[in-house]
Amino acid sequence: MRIRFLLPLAVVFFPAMAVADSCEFTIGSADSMSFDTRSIVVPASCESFTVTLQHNGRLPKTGMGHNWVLTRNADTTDVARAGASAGIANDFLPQDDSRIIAATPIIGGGESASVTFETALLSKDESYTYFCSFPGHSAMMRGSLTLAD
Ligand SMILES: [Cu+2]
Repeated sequence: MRIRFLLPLAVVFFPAMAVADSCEFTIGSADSMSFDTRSIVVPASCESFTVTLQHNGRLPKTGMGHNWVLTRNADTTDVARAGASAGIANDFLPQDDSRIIAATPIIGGGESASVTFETALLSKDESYTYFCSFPGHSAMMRGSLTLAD
């Protein structure tokens, strides 16, 4: 009898939880200069999407800082290059650059940072790359982001 009572609850609650969870994602990084996730799918049903970057290492941001930066694929190389010369005071990001869809600040070991962006900024017909703009990191620290139903 208990199972018969539990089943309707599972049907009602599970979809609601899945939708809430899918409009945010936590990505990890460490002193090894890598993200723990290679691709992120943003559900088109989300009005906005939040990415939280965690740095699970120990090194300070001046030596092994990381951020999470989102651009179209076509802009990644140029934004990463411009970011490397922008300096850590600017979080290694070119300032007021419309090619940057979303970005967290640079963080060091033990820290985390989040960024929320409107999914209306994304197109299903476009391919996006997220990367770390700390100098020398973007070749290793990158992944793909897509908008999907
Ligand atoms: Cu990095």
